[in-house]
Amino acid sequence: MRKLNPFANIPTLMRADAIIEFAHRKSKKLSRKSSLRITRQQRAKIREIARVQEFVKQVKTKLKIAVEDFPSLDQLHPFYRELAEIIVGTDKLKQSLGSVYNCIPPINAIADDHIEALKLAEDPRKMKRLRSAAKGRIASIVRGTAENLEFIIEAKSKLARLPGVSPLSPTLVCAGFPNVGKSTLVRGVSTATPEIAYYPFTTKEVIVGHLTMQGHQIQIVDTPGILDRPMSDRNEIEREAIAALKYLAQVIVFLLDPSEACGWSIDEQINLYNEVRRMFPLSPIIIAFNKVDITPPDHLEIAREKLPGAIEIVATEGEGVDVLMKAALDEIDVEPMQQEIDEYLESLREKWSGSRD
Ligand SMILES: Nc1nc2c(ncn2[C@@H]2O[C@H](COP(=O)(O)OP(=O)(O)OP(=O)(O)O)[C@@H](O)[C@H]2O)c(=O)[nH]1
Ligand SMILES: [Mg+2]
Repeated sequence: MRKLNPFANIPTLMRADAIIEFAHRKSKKLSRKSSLRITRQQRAKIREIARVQEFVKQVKTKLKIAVEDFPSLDQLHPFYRELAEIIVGTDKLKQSLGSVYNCIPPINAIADDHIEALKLAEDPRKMKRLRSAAKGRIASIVRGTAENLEFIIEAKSKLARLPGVSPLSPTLVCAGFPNVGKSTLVRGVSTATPEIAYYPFTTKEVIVGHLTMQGHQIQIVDTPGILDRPMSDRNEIEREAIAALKYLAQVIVFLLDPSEACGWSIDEQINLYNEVRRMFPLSPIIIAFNKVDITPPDHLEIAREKLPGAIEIVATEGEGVDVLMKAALDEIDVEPMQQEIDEYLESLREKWSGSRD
């Protein structure tokens, strides 16, 4: 089955030395049945030509797999394109793919020249030399592009680990400062099981959870925490979170921690909220204050004054989470799913009412 992450569908790729070794083995193994009526010399010629052809075929197949089975960067969903840019750099990737592909014409030329010469050769020793020379020259072209192959393999292994997202499913993206409880919330309301910890920067990648309504999947995305700082200062992990907001979110759930147990002040968190609002003026944003169980009343009052209308929740206990999810789901056009939404919200309430009793 094809995976949603396009990089996860790339087959296993071979490094330069492995390609040469593989092609060499295949060409050596080759035994051609030939008529007994032909001379020893003719038989040698047929064999050496076939070996060169087999070597070339195997090398070209492996090089083409590296290039042609790599998803076309220009046609990717922009979320994956942006992540490829952040994680490996698309210019360098395109350049490496192009360089590998550009090896094919000179390989063809070497093969053609040597096969022509083999056809004219009379002496079996000369034929062997020609075959060996052809393979040697082709192998050095492959070795010459070893770094590019290495880069492509490395890129594939990093990008294949990205989550699978369906571009067509409605998507909520949960964002905020580190340690405010994003993963706790996403874990509580979806199939995702992100790690939760008392220290910041626990989530280091975008994680996708689901909930299903009438057979329709709704994606709920947990993101790494982002700090209140200019885009140019952001690290790779923060930029991945921003890419999820930019390319996946129909609705943004922005979580703040007015208790400041997360380690950052409410003012810093509100600055980030304003920045996100400014970056994505068209996305509906649902604001929630989490950890109200440990927020001193005066802190909560100040937060309410600074950011009126936030939904108050305790993600660990599920308190207020149904209200938050209703507000978020209402922003998605899921009219035909209304009954399912109600059932889902009820199931959330039941899930936590048991644990609170
Ligand atoms: N008291 C209290 N603690 C909470 C609540 N929600 C989350 N926590 C705790 O806050 C800490 C951080 O929670 P996470 O869910 O890992 O926070 P995060 O925003 O995903 O953090 P990063 O992945 O580092 O950005 C954990 O120790 C949680 O148990 C809450 O409502 N009340
Ligand atoms: Mg987290």
